[in-house]
Order: sequence, then structure tokens, then C-alpha cells
Amino acid sequence: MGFPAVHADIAPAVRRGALHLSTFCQLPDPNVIEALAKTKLDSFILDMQHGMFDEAAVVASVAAAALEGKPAFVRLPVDCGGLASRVLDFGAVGVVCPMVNTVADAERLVSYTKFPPVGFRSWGPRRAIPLSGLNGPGYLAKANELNLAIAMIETRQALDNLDAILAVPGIDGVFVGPSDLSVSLSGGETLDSADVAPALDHVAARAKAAGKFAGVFAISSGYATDCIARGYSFIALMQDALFMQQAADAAVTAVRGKA
Ligand code: 3PY
Ligand code: MG
Repeated sequence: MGFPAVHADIAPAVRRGALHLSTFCQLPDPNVIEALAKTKLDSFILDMQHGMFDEAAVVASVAAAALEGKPAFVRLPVDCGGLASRVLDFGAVGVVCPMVNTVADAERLVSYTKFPPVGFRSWGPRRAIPLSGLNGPGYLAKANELNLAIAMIETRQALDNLDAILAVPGIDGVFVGPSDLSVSLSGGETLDSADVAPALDHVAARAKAAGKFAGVFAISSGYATDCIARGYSFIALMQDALFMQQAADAAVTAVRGKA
């Protein structure tokens, strides 16, 4: 038995703006993904920027998710370069690239994630082929559609360049990092700037006008529903460790309340 074709419908649905509930994974153990994959989450974003994922952990966790029938994305480190192509070869359905502040940053992301004529991705989709359910030529023909290049908007400079970033061919959608955006907009003063809310509305509106989807990190389910109302469809809902901590605290509190 091989891997299931978990990539088949993901990118087209996300691109259409269908609600997609993912989560950031920072604990680099495939057993964590295997457990979370049995929940109602749609996918996982393996975090190589702030999480503890290295390349070996990405390979193992993409496989663990796939064996449970779910796709995985990778959030790259800043200045990702060739690692973007590499994690797509490992079977990530898309990459979330932090700190895309300029058109040049966006073009660089596309160059590593899309095959010609859109970008310059090099051929070698080791695990991407089985996860696509296609053969080699079939994958080459469809790969640019089947994967997602997602640019994180999390600075004032990125907001200033938003329309131009959205217009870069091959950028499938944008994704707001509310904390870094707050840090940037407040000049390093706060993680919770009041300027983030109007910026969230602005990004959603400009993405819609460009025919691209908007994503966001949501620290809580309340933040997620607020962002969905603002026009966001691709949500990274909380984080693996946060789910565990909140569930443990809720259970302990419930028991203590009854003891
Ligand atoms: C941010 O809030 O800056 C993020 O990158 C979310 O993960
Ligand atoms: Mg960030």
C-alpha cells in the first residue's frame, strides 16, 4: 500500500477561498502529527521558522500526516531559498514564507516553488509525486496548481507593497502574522497594537480584489472566527503545544472544581 493522494483537492479549494482550518506545529515528532491528524483539523503547518522542525522532522511528519489522510504545509525560515523546493519535494502541499516585504521577496518565493514558466523549481519531487496521485509527467503538468506559495504579510513595508506582492504571478495567497505586524506597526512597542485590526481588514480586502485568498494565525478560536468574519479563509488555528496545554488545564480545572 502506498501513500494516499492527499494533495488532490487541497490547493484548488484553498485558492477558491474555501474555509481551511490548519494549525502551527512546533513539536517535531511525527507521533504528535499522527495524533492531531485524527482531529477535525484540515492540515498542519510544520514550523521551521519558530518551531523545532528540521528537515528530517519535516520528512517524517509529512509522511505521518499523509498516512492519516491529511496534507502538511511548511513554514520556512526567513530567507528560505532552496529549502522551499526541498520541502515541496518532501511532500509539503505548500509553503508559508515569513517576512515577504517586497516584490523581490515574493518573486524569490515563487522562483523556488513553481516550475517554469512561472518559477525555477528544480525537478525531483521524491514524495510529492505519490502524494499527488499522479505519475512524473502528470505531476510536472499539474504541480504549480497543486502547491501553494503563501507570502506572509507582517511588516509595515509589506503593507506598503501589498498590492504589488499580490500581483506577483505564482503567489497564491497572503498570510498575516499578527504579532510581527504589531511589532512592526508599533515600532517594537507591543504585540497587541490597535493598528492590527484595520490592517487585517485592509489585507483581506486587497487580497479579495486581487482574486487571492487571505490567511492568518489565530491564537484562539475567538480570534479565528473574528478573522473569518473579516474575510479570512485560511486559518492557522493555535499551535500543537497550546492545544495540549489548554485541554490539560481545562480537564484539571473541571476535576478540581468537582473534587
Ligand atoms: C506572527 O504573528 O508574527 C506570526 O508569524 C504567526 O505565527
Ligand atoms: Mg511572524
